[in-house]
Amino acid sequence: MLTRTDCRCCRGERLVEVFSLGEQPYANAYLTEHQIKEPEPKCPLVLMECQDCGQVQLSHVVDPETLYSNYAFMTSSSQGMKSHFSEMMQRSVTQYVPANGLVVEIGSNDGTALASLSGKNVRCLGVDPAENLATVAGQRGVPTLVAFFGQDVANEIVNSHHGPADLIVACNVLAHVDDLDEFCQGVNVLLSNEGALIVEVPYLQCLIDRAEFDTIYHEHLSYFAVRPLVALFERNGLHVQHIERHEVHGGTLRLTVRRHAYEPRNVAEWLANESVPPDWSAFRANVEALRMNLIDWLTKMRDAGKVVWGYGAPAKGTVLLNYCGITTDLLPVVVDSTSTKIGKHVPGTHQPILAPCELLNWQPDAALVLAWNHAAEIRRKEADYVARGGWMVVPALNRNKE
Ligand code: DWN
Repeated sequence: MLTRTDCRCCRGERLVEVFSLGEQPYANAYLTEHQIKEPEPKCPLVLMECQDCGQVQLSHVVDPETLYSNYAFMTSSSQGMKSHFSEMMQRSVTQYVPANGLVVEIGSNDGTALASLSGKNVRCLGVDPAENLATVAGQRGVPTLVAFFGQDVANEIVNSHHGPADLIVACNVLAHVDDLDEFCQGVNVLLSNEGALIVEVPYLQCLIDRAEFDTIYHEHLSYFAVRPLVALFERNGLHVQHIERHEVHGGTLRLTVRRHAYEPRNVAEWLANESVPPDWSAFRANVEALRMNLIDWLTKMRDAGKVVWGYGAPAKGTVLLNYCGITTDLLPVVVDSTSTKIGKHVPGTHQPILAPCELLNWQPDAALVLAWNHAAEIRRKEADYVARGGWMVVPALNRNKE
């Protein structure tokens, strides 16, 4: 277990602890029947804030091989995310990729985003360390380099794919990277002169405003605001040209990054509107209120003889259940549509994970939507459960800005 004592974005050394979830299991380390009887690895989950650039990052770094070589999360598990990435890919390819140009996705997961380009006159390549997901991507016709991205991988791609990439996409991956400079230098090797890097990351402002503490887990080493991201890219000779905000995953920034400081740029407005430093005491109070309200509601439901299941076994669900101490006596079961999760157990609290069809078979009184960022899609899918009187509850009311 490594600890990080300097800021990933500006390399400053003035890091201050601002929030701690204590020792937590790895959020995506779903357990077999046998493994729940064994001791589980845990690691401190502590947020540090850089007093120089505002970067927020974890104090501890879990070995990425442990977290990513066999990965449970699949992008294709959500129709909403498939549509989101398809729109992003179509728009970006039209804007930056010439005929037969090269599109490289870093953190390509199961190939969902690149598969949306099938039929387009472009060459695609995924880069992802998860061997199991590269196989799924291959079945979708998406070639994937099983590796962690950096300068060596960038050089290998340039040499083997006849030149640089016109478009590099990195969605929900930058927050997972320990050495951000190595990542940026890899982009400098791979990106064509007029090309673009499109980055999507969860937005720190949304985490703070909506008390989204369950999005804090060991995979997410960084919790980005605009200011530290701009500092990072500028330090590596890259320039943020445009910033958009999207509501997926609880609030996300989409940045367009170029080799040159093209105009127009809307960065100045974003920097002016970013409230710094975040109000951590209000955040801590909001998290505690959410935790107490949730435990109180689940306890009342159980004492009234009502049954509540979890809906979705997302990484954030593992954090919420463990940090709030919600074990099987309050929430006996979780359902999830992901084949790699069904039949396993939630890390730490050990709820069995069943297929969503079991919701209708057992008709629990309520479903706590642990995958609250997909609540609308889930409610549409489970209309029959609701029609029969089932109650779908999101952990905190102000989280779904759809
Ligand atoms: O950064 C990350 C984000 C992008 O994805 C990764 N480090 C890990 C992962 O986080 P997550 O697990 O919290 O992601 P989701 O997309 O919130 O997970 C949703 C879960 O809910 C999946 O396991 C699939 C499941 N699900 C379902 O059972 N039925 C989802 C939908 C939409 C459904 O209808």
